[in-house]
Amino acid sequence: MSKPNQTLGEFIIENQSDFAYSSGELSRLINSIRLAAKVVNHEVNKAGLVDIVGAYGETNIQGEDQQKLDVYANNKFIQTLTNREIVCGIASEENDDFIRIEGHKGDHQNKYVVLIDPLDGSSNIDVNVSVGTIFSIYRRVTPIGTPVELEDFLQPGNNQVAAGYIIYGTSTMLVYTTGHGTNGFTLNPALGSWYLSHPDMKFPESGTIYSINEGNYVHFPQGVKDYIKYCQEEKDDRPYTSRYIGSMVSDIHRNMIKGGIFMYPKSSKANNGKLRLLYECNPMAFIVEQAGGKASDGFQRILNIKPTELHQRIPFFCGSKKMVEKAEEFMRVSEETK
Ligand code: P6P
Repeated sequence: MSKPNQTLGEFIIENQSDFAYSSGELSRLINSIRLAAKVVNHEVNKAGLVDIVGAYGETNIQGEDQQKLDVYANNKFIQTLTNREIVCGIASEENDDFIRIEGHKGDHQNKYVVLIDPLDGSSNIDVNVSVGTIFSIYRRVTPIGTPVELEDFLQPGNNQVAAGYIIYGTSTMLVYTTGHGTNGFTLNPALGSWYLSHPDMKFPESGTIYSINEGNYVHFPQGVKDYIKYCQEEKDDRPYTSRYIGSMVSDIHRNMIKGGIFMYPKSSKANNGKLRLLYECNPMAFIVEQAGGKASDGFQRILNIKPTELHQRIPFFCGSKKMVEKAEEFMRVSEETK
């Protein structure tokens, strides 16, 4: 249920019943993420300025030691999530191990875990290209009242209770799902409020954009090479348009609005691809599927995969349903004719 220009706060309250089993913690968790996102957005938007000043004395304009933005973003999200007594554990791309949060009474009563890529594509900041934050939320599986364990994080993507991304682009957007569709909110920086700008987002069933780093072409499996040639063939609605920003959140966000497929396959250089299953592919897959798109590793549905390691990588094909299905067909035929 959504109304034009509804604020994120109004939307969360109005859709509180969507959060099964939650007595408001999940709403407060989404609220804490939107607060941290505003703080990170402020820093991301002045990164260039900070960099200029930082080059003189390695301090930023406030005289603080200049921090790398992805470390800054990581600290902000962890601090915000920890202070709100909602989560029992956090796993981040920036931290080798997961973080246990005991709660103010040390009684481990909080029931959610969050997995996060605090600033995906941060190498693009120096060249003023959009970047993103990706988050994934699960209910813990180990008993409440005990310390969170690794198995609370190694859950299949199907178990996610919420997932979302923030894209710091020409405008800053928060796009998220709780399993009842995908909705996009745009930040009005003057007011510090998020407004429902993209209600009930729908991934176009087909499209004419393909996004992949073709510089790796010689290293791709034959099925990927065959699919790229298919995209470039002059036939029907092809050749498709190649668009690759090098920031996954931006590439997938564009394709979700215009139609398209994003691929980061395995290669002879990276046997499982580059992207991480837990805090990049699972949340993006949940968001995309809730908008009617598809996400696989080229053969199986991403959300069905049982993780084995916190930072495991997975090949990733994500986007318009018919385009992903066509790419999977090339992957399957190539495997069968090996
Ligand atoms: P490559 C950014 O570093 C990232 O993790 C994704 O956001 C992006 O899609 C990918 O890596 C780009 O990787 O190897 O094409 O530069």
